[in-house]
Amino acid sequence: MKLFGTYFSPFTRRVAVALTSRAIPYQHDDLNGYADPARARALNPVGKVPVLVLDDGEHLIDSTAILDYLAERVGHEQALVPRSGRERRAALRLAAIATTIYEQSTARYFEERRPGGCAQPELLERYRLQTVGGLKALDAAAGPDGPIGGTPFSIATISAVVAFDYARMMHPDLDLAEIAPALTAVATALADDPAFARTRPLAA
Ligand SMILES: N[C@@H](CCC(=O)N[C@@H](CS)C(=O)NCC(=O)O)C(=O)O
Repeated sequence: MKLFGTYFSPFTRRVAVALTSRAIPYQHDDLNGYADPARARALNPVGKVPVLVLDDGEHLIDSTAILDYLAERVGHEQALVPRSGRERRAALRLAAIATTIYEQSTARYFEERRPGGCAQPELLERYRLQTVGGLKALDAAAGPDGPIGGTPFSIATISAVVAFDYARMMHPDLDLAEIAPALTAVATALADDPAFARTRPLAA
């Protein structure tokens, strides 16, 4: 199978971490949907990465749908997504918080760089509050007995650590150790794990 998407995309990176952590081999194409929109649209009607192309040619789009496919493929023993009940709901909730951090961090990044310096301060502040609120929620689940941090890495741990690295890369003004100390500890402990280390974009 082949994964299309730069690891600068946190959506792509969380798929790559899931693949690597489950030792599923894949080829990688570093496609950036912003830099090469025509190629992204040729793979995905809405022009976004990640896209996972299976060996039979099927194109899977959207990181949540791709992770759903991988969870089914690896089976319950490897527990990418808890099977049912409160545990499953909690993992999916945390993953949704993490992906919202990806979205709002990206929105803040682009708003900060509006041409002519016409960023809207109220939008910047809203995106900052959404990002910080999300990081604090992930932090609350990253304590010793929380769902973020255990092995095998769940969708919650993968998505949360990728959110941490992405926020650190995109917003160096945020003091993550202060905002999210438990999440900082988990991300630091996992920094050298091959699944995270091999998929880290150069600047993270
Ligand atoms: N819901 C999608 C979001 C993917 C996404 O936003 N990808 C961004 C990169 S981080 C992208 O390719 N953007 C290109 C564009 O919007 O033109 C997912 O979970 O995969």
